[in-house]
Amino acid sequence: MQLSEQVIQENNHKILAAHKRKFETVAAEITELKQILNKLVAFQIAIPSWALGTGGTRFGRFSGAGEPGNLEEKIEDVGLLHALNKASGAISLHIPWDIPKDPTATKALAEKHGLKFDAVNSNTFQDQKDQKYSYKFGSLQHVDKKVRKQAIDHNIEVIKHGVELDSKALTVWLADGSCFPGQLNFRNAFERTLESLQEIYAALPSDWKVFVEYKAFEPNFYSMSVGDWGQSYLYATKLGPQAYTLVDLGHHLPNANIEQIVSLLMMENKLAGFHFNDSKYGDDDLTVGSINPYQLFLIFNELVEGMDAKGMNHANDLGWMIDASHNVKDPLEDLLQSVEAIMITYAQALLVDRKKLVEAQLVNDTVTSQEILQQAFRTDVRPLVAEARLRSGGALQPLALFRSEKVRENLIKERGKKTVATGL
Ligand code: RM4
Ligand code: MN
Ligand code: MN
Repeated sequence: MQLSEQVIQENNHKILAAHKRKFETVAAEITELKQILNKLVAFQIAIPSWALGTGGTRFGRFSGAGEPGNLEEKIEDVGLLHALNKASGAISLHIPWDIPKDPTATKALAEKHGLKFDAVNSNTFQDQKDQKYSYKFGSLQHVDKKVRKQAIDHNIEVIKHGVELDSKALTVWLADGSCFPGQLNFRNAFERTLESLQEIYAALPSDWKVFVEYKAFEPNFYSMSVGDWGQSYLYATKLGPQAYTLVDLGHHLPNANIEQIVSLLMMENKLAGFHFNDSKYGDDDLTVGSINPYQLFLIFNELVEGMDAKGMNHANDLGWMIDASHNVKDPLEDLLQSVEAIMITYAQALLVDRKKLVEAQLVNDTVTSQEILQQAFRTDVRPLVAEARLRSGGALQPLALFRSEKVRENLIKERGKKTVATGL
């Protein structure tokens, strides 16, 4: 199914007067209104191909209906999101969950929906059917060279798929590590991982980047071969200028100061970008902004400050992606909520009075510093985000329109009630 521009415009028209009233109230307070709206229009968040179906936990999975059964339908779903919010203009593929069989046709379909291909993701955390060696005891760090070779070859294969789609980055997330003390020699495991990553790095096209994603624990519960940002930074530094550290918000130990990590990685020009989600306990993969929106704001505050200090392009210089799992919500509704939360938080961070903040910092005025941040965080910027969407041809209220146009019901009619398995 596709949502026509006409349907979107007609619906916008019905609620336009109310929107304008709210927008004008907020807009009146903002000096750099035009620049902020342009930045919001340009900002795009990639949707992972594995987030379009219902996810689950190791205890069970309760899938919905009308979910996409192949890559084409997944692209169509991201196209629907993008038509509604004009901020989901990219898709990120996980190989081998989504191998493009006919890359030219896949690219043409994505273009039709106004979508680009974001980073491609390799998968050496599961054994695939007909795979020669098992990853039970690791992949790029495995003690057996043959297993490492197989994992390296897979990553190189993923780069090739990405090249065919004009993707520009490879994300490597490793489940490698150990479950028990004594199982691995940490130093040797690091050195083997580095050697394997070096071979993958050598296969990168010159305009590509490799993102090294870290995670504190799970599936290994004693050590992870890329367990935190320090280890990822070590790999990225040793690999070279095309390698960066990727931050997934759910991959830290509780209460980690993620905003400080982000700030320092940017200082070193080693921040790749983000996997956005939210969590209360661990890698919960919940809707962005659903648990701790203030933390997300503090992260965006550092991002905006750091990108401006480095003269970076907010929309293009870092990778922005959602990495969430939808166990009890309609995946598309959940993704609309996540994108909205990201846009709101980005807009709030753009509102921070940086000049005043620096002045307050330099005289140790902690009270004013806090006031400045919270003034921005407590501003209702939803009308600004809606205005940016309106100017890009999107819907003023994407979620409401998704429901009133009965998008899921239509997808069920088209695709049937049959539920499909996601990669996870
Ligand atoms: C991992 C990690 C990776 C993602 C897989 C599915 O926890 O977040 O980015 O590719 O899950
Ligand atoms: Mn991730
Ligand atoms: Mn994760």
